[in-house]
Amino acid sequence: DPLSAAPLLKELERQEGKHFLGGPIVNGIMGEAEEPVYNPATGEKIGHTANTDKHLIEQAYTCASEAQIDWDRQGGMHRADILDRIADLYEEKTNELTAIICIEAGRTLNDGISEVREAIDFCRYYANAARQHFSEPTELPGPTGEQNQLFLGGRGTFVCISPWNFPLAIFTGQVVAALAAGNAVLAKPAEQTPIIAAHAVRLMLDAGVPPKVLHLITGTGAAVGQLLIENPRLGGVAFTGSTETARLINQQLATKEGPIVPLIAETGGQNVMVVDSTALPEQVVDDVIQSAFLSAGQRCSALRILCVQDVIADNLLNMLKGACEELTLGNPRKLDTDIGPVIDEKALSILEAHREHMAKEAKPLFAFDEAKKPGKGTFFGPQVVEIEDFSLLKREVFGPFLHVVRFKADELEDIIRRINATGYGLTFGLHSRIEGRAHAVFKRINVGNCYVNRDMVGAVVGVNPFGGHGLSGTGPKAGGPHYLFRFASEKTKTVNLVATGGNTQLFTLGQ
Ligand code: UN1
Repeated sequence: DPLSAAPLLKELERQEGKHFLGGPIVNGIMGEAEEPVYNPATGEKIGHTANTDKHLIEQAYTCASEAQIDWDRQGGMHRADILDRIADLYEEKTNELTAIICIEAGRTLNDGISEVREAIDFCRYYANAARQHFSEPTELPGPTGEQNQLFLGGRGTFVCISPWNFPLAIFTGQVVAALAAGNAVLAKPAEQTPIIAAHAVRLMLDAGVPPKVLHLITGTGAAVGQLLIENPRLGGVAFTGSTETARLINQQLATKEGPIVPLIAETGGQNVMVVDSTALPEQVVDDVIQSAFLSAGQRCSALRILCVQDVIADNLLNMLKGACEELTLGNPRKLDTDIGPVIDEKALSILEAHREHMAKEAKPLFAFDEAKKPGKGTFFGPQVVEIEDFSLLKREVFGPFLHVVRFKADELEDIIRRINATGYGLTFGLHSRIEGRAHAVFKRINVGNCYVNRDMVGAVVGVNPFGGHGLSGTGPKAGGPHYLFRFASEKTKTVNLVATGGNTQLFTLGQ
């Protein structure tokens, strides 16, 4: 609604005039920034960031490992209150954060607002989890005369490596989870989106996270990432990004000095939606558009392969084509834009190469009219092609590119088998009004998030905890009840009470 969007548009104008600095921030101090950061919708330079050097990363590790001990001791209640304050500050700054997400990451205003909301949800959800599990020990059973308790605490210094496609929500989710569990954090945002990360870190420090506990490490992925991961003081890694990078991190973890540490990875997908002949076509079209093209298809949850039962395919694909023709590609700052730019030149050239490849191998169903493409910026118009078989797709295609496969009624089993055989297991959608089919398919499909008769993006914290299996990641699911435990160390205390005459006080005081 343009009227209620007025304050946001005003804020956007204010932010557009600024020159931003994107970090590093070590021990609360902003470092020198000389690498340019661009707006993907216009190609304009909007600020600077830096490649954090080895010396500064060492300094961050030193501060973090010292300060983590107190942070952990202060307990889950204290940390939860700080997380709630972060949420309050994000809420107050929703317009500013949305504007920066739009300018730096090319996300539409709608995407930006939802993303700020999701970041707030992560803070509140993990705050509650910290109160529940990280304040009082869990009493465990045991023989008479013995007290057994389980304590949860931090593991040390966590490195959080986050992507550019949810530059605030995923960045915040990882960082606050690691903090809530009692860890210090070295946070490394994607090289394309350091500015929103710097804003987030400043708000976290304002909310009361000690500056020695949280550091922002910026720079180009591989080099800076390697310095972070090879450090012997590393306590664990949370990573969201490509499957290839997750493998690389695993390799580095295997040979590094120091303790053996966990990797929590959320990676790519080859996500499929299956539509049978009983589905409601209007709803399917709406859900396909949302799932494949929202956020310019730059979500790991996004729909890549649509499997349609042959008897309804012509009709459904016609309707889908009509809906695609209505899509507006343009500057994400405009309220009527559906699809913004892809993140950078590299992403654009990968998509263009894929389009060329598909021109040879597939049947075109819809191709965006190139004449309607904005002149500047890294824009890629939505595409729909029909392919014979999904073996044609070797890897995840990260953008507004939908592949359609037709299947016959008796091939459903085989489709499910082939989806499982991709090795990915992130999101899956089923459109069917046959009761019982959803349950049968759900039992066989090996994915983290299965959606029935709806779109398959936009997982809500605490409602659809997000994350998958196999090539799609390690779990546990972000925004789910088990996530924080993976960031924690566990310690049990067993006391023979007979030796102290049953005086547990003596022991609980010294915790
Ligand atoms: C990602 O794109 O990296 O459900 C994950 C969704 C989002 C996906 C985030 N939670 O669409």
